Amino acid sequence: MVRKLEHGKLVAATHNAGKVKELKALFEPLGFSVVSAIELNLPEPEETEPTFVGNAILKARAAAEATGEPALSDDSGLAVEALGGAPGIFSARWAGEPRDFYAAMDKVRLELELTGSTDYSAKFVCVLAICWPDGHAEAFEGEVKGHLEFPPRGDKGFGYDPIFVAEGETITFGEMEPERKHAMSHRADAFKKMKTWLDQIS
Ligand code: ITT
Repeated sequence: MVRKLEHGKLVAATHNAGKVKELKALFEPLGFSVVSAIELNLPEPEETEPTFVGNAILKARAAAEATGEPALSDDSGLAVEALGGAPGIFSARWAGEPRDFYAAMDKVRLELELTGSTDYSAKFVCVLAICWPDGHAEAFEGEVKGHLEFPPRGDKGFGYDPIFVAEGETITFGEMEPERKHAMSHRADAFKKMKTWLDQIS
């Protein structure tokens, strides 16, 4: 069944401030007022699914049930070729508790060195999901390919941005102006697919 999404309040089912900023930049120009799970003080569900799609739907569903409003979630991560796709769905968890992404980036560097591989290819993956309070969900997957460079450079982004260089670029996402990252990122790719779907149903 196709659901309408009235322009208005959209709950962003994320506790990651970096994502909230990027989701607001993508969705607010469409006329949505994005209110995050942080602002609403919603509990953070445990990510128990084995896939990005599964965890994205789980997070959106938890927020939709808690608020009675359609909720948007983002499950994303860094997949490193020579590490068999790790850290993947465990990208946030590699940063420990409390989150330390400099430690997580160092862990990626160490793991890569242990493989002995000179292939530093990687991609960012993002699944954006929307779930209605009755449990119906739609999910859209995006990616951006590139490679990793060490040591980390730049403080403009969040998470693993300081080590990721997108295909055709020479600077890391951490050094890139946000508008430029928003034009090429995994999140932007998933957003474009969701936007095509939103245009079809509205
Ligand atoms: P929520 O579940 O509350 O949304 P989270 O940080 O736990 O927040 P994920 O489980 O989806 O989110 O973990 C994805 C991790 O991948 C995230 O913490 C970042 O470190 C990393 N990541 C995702 N998108 C990124 C981006 O655009 N730039 C840099 N790192 C990114």
